[in-house]
Amino acid sequence: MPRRRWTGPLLLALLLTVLAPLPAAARQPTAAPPAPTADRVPLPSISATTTQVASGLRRPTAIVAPDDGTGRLFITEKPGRIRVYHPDTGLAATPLIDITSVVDESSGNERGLLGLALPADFATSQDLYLAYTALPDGAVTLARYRLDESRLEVLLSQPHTEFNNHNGGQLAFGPDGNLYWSIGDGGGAADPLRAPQRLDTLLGKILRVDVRRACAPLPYCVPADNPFVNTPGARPEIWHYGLRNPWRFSFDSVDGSMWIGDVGQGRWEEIDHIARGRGGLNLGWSCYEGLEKFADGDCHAGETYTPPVFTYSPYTGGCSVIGGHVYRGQRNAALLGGTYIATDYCSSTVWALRPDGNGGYEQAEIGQTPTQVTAIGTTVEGEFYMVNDLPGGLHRVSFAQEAPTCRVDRTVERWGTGTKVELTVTNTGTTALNGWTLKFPLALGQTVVSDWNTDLTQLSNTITATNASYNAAVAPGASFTIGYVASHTGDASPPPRFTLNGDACAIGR
Ligand SMILES: [Ca+2]
Repeated sequence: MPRRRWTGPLLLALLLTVLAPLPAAARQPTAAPPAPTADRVPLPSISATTTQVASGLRRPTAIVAPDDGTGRLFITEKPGRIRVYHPDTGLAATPLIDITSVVDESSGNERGLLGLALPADFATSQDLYLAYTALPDGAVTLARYRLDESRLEVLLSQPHTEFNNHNGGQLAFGPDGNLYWSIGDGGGAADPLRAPQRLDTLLGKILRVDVRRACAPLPYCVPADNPFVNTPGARPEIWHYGLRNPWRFSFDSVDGSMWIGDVGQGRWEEIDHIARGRGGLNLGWSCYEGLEKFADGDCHAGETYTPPVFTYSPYTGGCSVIGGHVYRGQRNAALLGGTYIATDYCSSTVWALRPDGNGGYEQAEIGQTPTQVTAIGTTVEGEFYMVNDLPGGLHRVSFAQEAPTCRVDRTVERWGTGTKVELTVTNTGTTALNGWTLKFPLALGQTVVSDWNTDLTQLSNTITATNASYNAAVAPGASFTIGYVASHTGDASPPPRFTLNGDACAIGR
């Protein structure tokens, strides 16, 4: 990766070649109004940490808690097993179920047993719902497993033969009692199948079916108010379309809204937030990747695209968003009740995200997970666990309030066709600094062309700024100001987050 370094004077000429800005996509709120924000703990002062509680899982993909009074967690493993964990006895050696004989795991990294959902009556019905890629051809499959009879019934299957990636695989019961299932776009890169924008295929969709009943010849029913039941040629199971690889989604247990982590191509990872009961949305792919038009994407005149509420660039270390859950537990209710938590498979950044009360969303980076987290799950009480892929661990997640020890106030000016940014960094901690490193990401397409009061390095889209000799010492309460000019290809937004000597800073408003 190119590594660039500037310590010289302003390079005006470089600014003249910058392209005109792209129009920013409007962020239409698609979810219910949030609770008042006045007494909330600021997101940057929340910290997330994890404690490993079990090991030896084989490529775990999902965590689900049965509401049957047993205190157990069920954990899916890609080869086709469900393992059982209990905080008192650990991970049981014997799996709850084993369907490895029907699961196609070996033909692709993203294939296997991917999702699990339990119906509200699990304690009595003993039914589990599974999403997996099936032998012999990798078809993405929804099945019911009757635990008391050890019997597997396939309910719905979508061929997925061309490519082995982007199988989706999340299953969750919604607040309406229907079962929702995500399926990826059929794989490959850059939407070669042109499936997500078509309504005659289940690829690139989130489906909604009623598995409590059967509507012969189907072993399930299509809810009468699904959005496309009366659209000629459309698959009636479709709830949302225009998705790429919605690996994990969840429902807020209080307001019933849906949060989707849709894995991006190469430029934007995204999170979508949709109000309870709102279906039929076009979430953009492959006309859009995140908020940005996708080059050679599948766009159609007259379509309304629903933009994500949060995006981040994998250029700053991420690769695949791992959608999580809205925290609704009791233990940390005052700290982060109503806050959505997600992470990234590669960067392991913990994101906290919530509506800001003004139609937008506030976000902060509140910690690091262990490497390769694939899923976040909750106990019946709403407390969080995570599993990670090849390490095969189960981790309990804890949250705490930790006042930031730094604050960054940003000023941004247009400068030619570029952006001039000044950052005033205040030591809000109790310890004097003697030397500092400020790290922050730039929006995709931004390139620093000059800097002052610092020694600044750009590596891909991550900036590392270190002190000059004259501003190395920063007493508690004192500040220093640095600045830079960046060229950009459209996104002129300032850096969204900072760490000072490794600690996350608050952002001044
Ligand atoms: Ca999208």
